[in-house]
Amino acid sequence: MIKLDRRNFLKGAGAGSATCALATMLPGSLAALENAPLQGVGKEVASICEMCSTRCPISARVVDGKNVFITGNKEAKSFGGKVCARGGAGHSLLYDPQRIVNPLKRVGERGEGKWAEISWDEAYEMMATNLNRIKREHGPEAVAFSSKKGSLSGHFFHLAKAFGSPNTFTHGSLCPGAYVIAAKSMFGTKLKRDLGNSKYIINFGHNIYEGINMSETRGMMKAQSERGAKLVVFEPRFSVVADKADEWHAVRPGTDVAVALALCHVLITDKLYDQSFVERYVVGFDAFAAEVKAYTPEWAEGITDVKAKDIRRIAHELSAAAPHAVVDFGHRATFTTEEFDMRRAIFAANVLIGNIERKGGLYLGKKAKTYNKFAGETVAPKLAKPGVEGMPKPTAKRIDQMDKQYTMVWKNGGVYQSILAATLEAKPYQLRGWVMSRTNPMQTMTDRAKVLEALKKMEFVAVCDVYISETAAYADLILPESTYLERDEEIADKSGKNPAYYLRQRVVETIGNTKPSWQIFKEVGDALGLSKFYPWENMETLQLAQMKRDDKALRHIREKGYVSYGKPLMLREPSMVSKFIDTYANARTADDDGTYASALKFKTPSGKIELSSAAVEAFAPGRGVIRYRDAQLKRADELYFIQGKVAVHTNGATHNVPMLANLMADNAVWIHPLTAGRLGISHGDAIRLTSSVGSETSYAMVTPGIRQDTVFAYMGFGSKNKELVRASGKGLHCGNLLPDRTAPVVGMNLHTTGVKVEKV
Ligand SMILES: Nc1nc2c(c(=O)[nH]1)N[C@H]1C(S)=C(S)[C@@H](COP(=O)(O)OP(=O)(O)OC[C@H]3O[C@@H](n4cnc5c(=O)[nH]c(N)nc54)[C@H](O)[C@@H]3O)O[C@H]1N2
Ligand SMILES: Nc1nc2c(c(=O)[nH]1)N[C@H]1C(S)=C(S)[C@@H](COP(=O)(O)OP(=O)(O)OC[C@H]3O[C@@H](n4cnc5c(=O)[nH]c(N)nc54)[C@H](O)[C@@H]3O)O[C@H]1N2
Ligand code: SF4
Ligand SMILES: [Mo]
Repeated sequence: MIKLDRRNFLKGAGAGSATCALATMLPGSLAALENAPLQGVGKEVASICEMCSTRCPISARVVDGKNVFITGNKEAKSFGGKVCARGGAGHSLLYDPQRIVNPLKRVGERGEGKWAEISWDEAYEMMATNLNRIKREHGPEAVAFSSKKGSLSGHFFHLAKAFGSPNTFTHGSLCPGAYVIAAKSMFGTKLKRDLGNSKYIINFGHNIYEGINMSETRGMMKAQSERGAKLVVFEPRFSVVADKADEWHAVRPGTDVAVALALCHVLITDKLYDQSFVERYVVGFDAFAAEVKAYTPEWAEGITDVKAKDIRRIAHELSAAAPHAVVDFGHRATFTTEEFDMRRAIFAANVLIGNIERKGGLYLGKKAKTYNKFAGETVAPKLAKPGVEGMPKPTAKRIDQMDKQYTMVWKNGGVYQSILAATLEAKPYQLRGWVMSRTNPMQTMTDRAKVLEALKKMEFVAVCDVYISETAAYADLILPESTYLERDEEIADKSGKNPAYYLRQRVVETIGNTKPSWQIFKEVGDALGLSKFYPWENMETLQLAQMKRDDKALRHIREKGYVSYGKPLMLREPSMVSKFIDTYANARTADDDGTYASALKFKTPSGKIELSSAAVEAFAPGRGVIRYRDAQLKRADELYFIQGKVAVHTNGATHNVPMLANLMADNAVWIHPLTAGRLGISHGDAIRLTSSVGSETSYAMVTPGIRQDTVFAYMGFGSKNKELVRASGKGLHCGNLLPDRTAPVVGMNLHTTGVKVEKV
């Protein structure tokens, strides 16, 4: 037996790749699959994974026209040439006979499960008739368009714009929105974290050994196993990250903001912060310092259950390791209504230790334009965009922009769940149509019952997916997209400390009558009479336009799949700057201290880091300065219900993928032994969770690895859609327990609520 101690885990984790016997994957029944051509497209095709939205660079092996193996693209060093378990299961999705391979039209009642296969022409006709009717009678703004951001959302939102609707939504408010908006309000832009070079990492529920992002996961593994980094974790449950940490503090759900503010309090009060950094780059320090004066570790202990002496010690350790230290700002930012201040308080701690543009800290992405400017030459080509003239300007305001506190939200995907109130209560005006692509709100938005009601009230619903997802089950029309292994897409920017591009390329011939969504939505545009907004022919013309017709450069990217240009650059890191200057003869001259510190500017109104912000105060009065507020997530007689990702599934997406469904089909509820004992619950018992909006049953996993006042479940299970045969009815449906609650300023859909637990 392999002993899974911390060292072994760190060496082995995220090193997965998977094969499968095709014979067992391809039942004879489905003609479309049997008839898939056998000629190969190549032996190893470099492409991009889409088993989750991390979109890692992959290399896919093709034998006799069939994809048999997927691993990481070796060109992409930070990903270690590896994929995770889900990435290795791509062909299990590709060859799943339960995939949809023809457009489907609803023939029974919504959700009844009666479908007719139709031609693409009929599907486009349905789109045109319904969407143009709603537009004629109620204006284009009555149709909402939503899609997971990335890959093909650009084409989808292009259709929305051409159609004239301002109401486009990404998964932003269900996932990263709060930290992106917090970063924009303080730094004017998103920031990245350099976990791999960090010597001290503070982690507030960033679950990256389960909620995997290959390069970040491997970065943290590297920091821990090669650099001996210390990892301090605040988590209500003993996650895999907590298990691999040096310290685990079981923080009370939704109160991380108090810990982060107390860390800032100690950094300032004990004069541990980087005063010269603050003087040079920060505005709003005094107002922040005055506010955090009250946020002592003792105050925080009373709110968070984290010992004051630990908070004090951790602040001292953090500053001793600075600047090669980081307070990780997390990923899914939906723990509390106070996400804006929680993520800002975390960023503030980073600012105080002056780790911006230092190894092991936070940094700004270096895309071609920026990098070339520093180098004084063209190191990386800049990607061009095909110009489209005369796009209509929407005349209506977005449904989530009537309330000015959400000023910063819409460019980051909007308040997705505002579709519910607009549809059900005409707030702020009535929506009547909903077109979706690569999104499954019935599973991933909160309050499933309400989402269902909204879907039923819509005059027209169209969904583009690879399965009849729980949401697609309630559509009028389903548009079957080809899986990522059958698609060509545009060159995508993957720049980090230096520029990098990568490309999704078709690995095998298309199965059935599926199409890539860029093509689907271009053809929908044609059917809607919007052809003039599509001046490109196909993906080939788009890729060439991106590369300004430089055929050679395009071929290079196609051959490698992933191309990185130049060397990593962090502006305040002397060793990196000196290597950079040695490489490029015309590089910008260094400052006296051997860095590019004088070039570090921020796209904020002041050009500096805004620790407190007048701009925020203007659209959200009382929010200019970071402040603690009680989130009130549950009643006293309830338990906190929290969720997280599991390593072998993605959100609400992969539970029907054969290989992954075989690995894990349902989700137990984690509950503390003392709590379980009090409720008469034993390990394995069937239990019921009841919240203000719903009730779900599953079974108990009794474990000391969770707070006594909290229960936990992996998300994405318990689909109530019988078309997802392997997932249907298995486990607990998280979205069915969560009320529809939106956090101020950042518009996040809140994922923590109170539940009552009982034995069934
Ligand atoms: N295997 C796998 N990998 C994935 C995904 C997947 O579905 N599966 N999804 C991808 C996506 S879309 C994302 S956004 C990322 C998500 O990445 P993360 O945000 O890192 O992961 P999650 O598991 O959603 O949630 C984080 C953790 O927060 C804890 N938690 C809950 N409430 C609180 C709280 O109040 N305070 C603290 N400190 N912790 C709390 C949960 O127990 C959980 O362990 O993962 C990505 N990678
Ligand atoms: N309760 C609770 N809710 C959550 C979370 C949580 O932890 N707890 N996590 C949140 C997070 S972090 C996120 S990011 C969201 C994610 O929620 P969503 O944005 O809804 O994303 P997914 O569930 O990843 O996938 C959505 C759909 O994409 C389909 N799909 C997969 N590949 C393709 C493709 O190539 N083309 C097309 N057209 N469709 C495809 C899948 O079949 C699936 O139906 O969920 C959020 N919701
Ligand atoms: S993290 Fe795994 S599933 Fe997600 S893109 Fe990377 S390899 Fe694919
Ligand atoms: Mo996410």
